[in-house]
Amino acid sequence: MQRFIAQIKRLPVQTVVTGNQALDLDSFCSSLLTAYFETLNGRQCTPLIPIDREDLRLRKDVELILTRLDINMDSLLFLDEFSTNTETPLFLVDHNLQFMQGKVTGIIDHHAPESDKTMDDNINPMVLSRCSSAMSLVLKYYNEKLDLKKLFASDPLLAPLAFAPIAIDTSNFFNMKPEDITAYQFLANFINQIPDTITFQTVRDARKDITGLSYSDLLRKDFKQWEEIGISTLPKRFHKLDLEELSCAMIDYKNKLGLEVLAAMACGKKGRDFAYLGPKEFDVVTACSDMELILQKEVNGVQFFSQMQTTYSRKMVAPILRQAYAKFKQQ
Ligand SMILES: [Mn+2]
Repeated sequence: MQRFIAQIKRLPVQTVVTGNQALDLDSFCSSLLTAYFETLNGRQCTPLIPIDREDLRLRKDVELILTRLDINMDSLLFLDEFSTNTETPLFLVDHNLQFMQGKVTGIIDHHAPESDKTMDDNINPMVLSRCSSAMSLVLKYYNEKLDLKKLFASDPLLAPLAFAPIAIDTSNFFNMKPEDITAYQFLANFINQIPDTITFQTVRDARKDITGLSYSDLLRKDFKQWEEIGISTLPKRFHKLDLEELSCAMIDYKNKLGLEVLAAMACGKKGRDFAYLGPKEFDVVTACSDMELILQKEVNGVQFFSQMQTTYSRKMVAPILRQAYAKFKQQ
């Protein structure tokens, strides 16, 4: 794996493997391992980190993994260093809606299908299954293609890269679907390869560490866009943030990206928050009634809600908001 990473920038780019734009740990690690396994499987792949190099500092959990595993950041290829074109074969991991130029040739993802287009063409593999971590699906798929046991036993980098996102996405192996359980059982064989410095706690703390980040950094840190709609997931509940500053940052960010709607979400043990900035005529409370929104405050035109449907993360909220907004625009 170290050798594979060292060669990323030296080899010609053929198939590009990319995680989602939010670049959480799942996207980062899953795309890296998929590119490596797929290359071993006979299709030469280049992992492309879908954010600007400068923005890696916003993801302290990813930084932590890189540092603790001695992975040289300079070897990685970032979005501002490479452009795909319409012919570039793309392998989407941890998302299924293409957001950069190219032809989709493979998908391994655990989100709901994000477009009808995802379903056609000769996409191989086409792995779409709802479990907690895309990494669980990566392990499941390549376990059938390669001798993963042997690979993991001989390469100390693989187990921690697979372990960290699954630990985070399952809240420390608590919230597991069948694929996550299988992955967990597989990784249990290699538990002694995972450094003490990479645990659920250390990774979660790094992920929540926002020291030195501005409000606009927070909006950019975990952001996903579907055409005219963007949703940021914030690492802190709204009552712990300065809503005056947050609303100004949201207005700037929405204008900068030319969005029609910018939403922000946050969650904690005791509940969920949702913020909406967009056309006033769009009544988000009624249109997205499943989310059970209760208005708490309006600051500079940004509406801040409590989201009473606390089981709905961005994975669930995004399709609801997109559909409701599409319906609103048709009127
Ligand atoms: Mn994921």
